[in-house]
Amino acid sequence: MKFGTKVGKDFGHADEANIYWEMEVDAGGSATATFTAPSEPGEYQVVCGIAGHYMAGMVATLVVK
Ligand SMILES: [Cu+2]
Repeated sequence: MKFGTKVGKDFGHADEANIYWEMEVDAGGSATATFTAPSEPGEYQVVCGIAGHYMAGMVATLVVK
């Protein structure tokens, strides 16, 4: 998610404007990707955008130093 933004109760349409970067992976699959980290130091919320997954705990923090 963009710096200073966090998902609300669950990830939804209202959060889509706050996405910094995203990728998709098929169920049961795997993927490797590269992205350019934000230049502003801080903590960025990383979430799974599939319905219910955020609420189930598929959330992490990216720390940019
Ligand atoms: Cu998920």
